[in-house]
Amino acid sequence: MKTALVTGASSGFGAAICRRLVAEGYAVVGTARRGDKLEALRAELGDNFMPVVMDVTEPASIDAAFAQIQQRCTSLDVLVNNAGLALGVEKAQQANAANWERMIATNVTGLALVTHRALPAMVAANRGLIINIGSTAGSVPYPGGNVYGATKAFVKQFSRNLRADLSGTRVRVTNIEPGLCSGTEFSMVRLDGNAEAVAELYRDVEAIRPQDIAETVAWVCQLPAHMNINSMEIMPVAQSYAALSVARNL
Ligand code: NDP
Ligand code: 8X3
Repeated sequence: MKTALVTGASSGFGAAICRRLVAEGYAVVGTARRGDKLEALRAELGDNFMPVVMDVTEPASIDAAFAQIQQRCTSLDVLVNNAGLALGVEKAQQANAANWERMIATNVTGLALVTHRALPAMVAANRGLIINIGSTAGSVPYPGGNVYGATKAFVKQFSRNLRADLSGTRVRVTNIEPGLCSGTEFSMVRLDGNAEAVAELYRDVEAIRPQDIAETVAWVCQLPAHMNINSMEIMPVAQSYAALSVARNL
């Protein structure tokens, strides 16, 4: 049976990816900080879902989680580095520095350390697939994107640098870069629980859904072993690019 580790499994994309991979016949380890949410997913998905509490910002928590995972899984076929968050939409000059630190600790350091733990076994087995969840924010700058977008630019370049280091092995790396998505806790977290602002963000827009990202992950997982999708940028049809802004009379 193939095995997958999905971080950020307690809601949103991560939970949808766990559901989808279990349906595909994987044994899935789902991690997050909220153990109660993971237990609820286990009640839904059964024994092929293993909940493990892990805070990606705490190296000791990563170590403890991997010790638990290694008891159950001798090797990992797939790692989905999905845990992440945005905090705030203020311009850089007004932003909260603690929010910046937390985004970097989670989206950059956490993702890198989880990858660091998983990689040696994949290389030793000469197989494996790492799917990182980046964002269009890693490529497309926008006001208020500052550190969040920069963390996702890290994910983009880290994914490509992993490909360079893994050259000569059969370990694959894919960066999935979604745009506007609804049906997750992402915007409630980012906008600090402001339900009105969240409703306004998604007003009259058919956004990408968690199931769409799970579908994409499942597709990448079933590709022939000689194919590597380096990156995929996925937006709702309703979302597109806009012109660069120009400030006049400076
Ligand atoms: P959710 O807020 O629904 O899910 C985020 C997940 O990350 C939760 O399971 C949360 O679990 C987990 N998480 C957050 N901090 C930590 C931590 N310190 N340690 C472990 N787990 C943590 O958001 P999404 O599903 O939307 O987001 C998933 C990923 O997709 C993120 O990386 C996000 O940046 C990215 N993304 C989201 C988009 C969107 O519009 N929704 C678009 C593009 C990318 P818990 O709180 O239980 O720890
Ligand atoms: C989430 C997409 O545009 O809100 O990563 O930054 S966006």
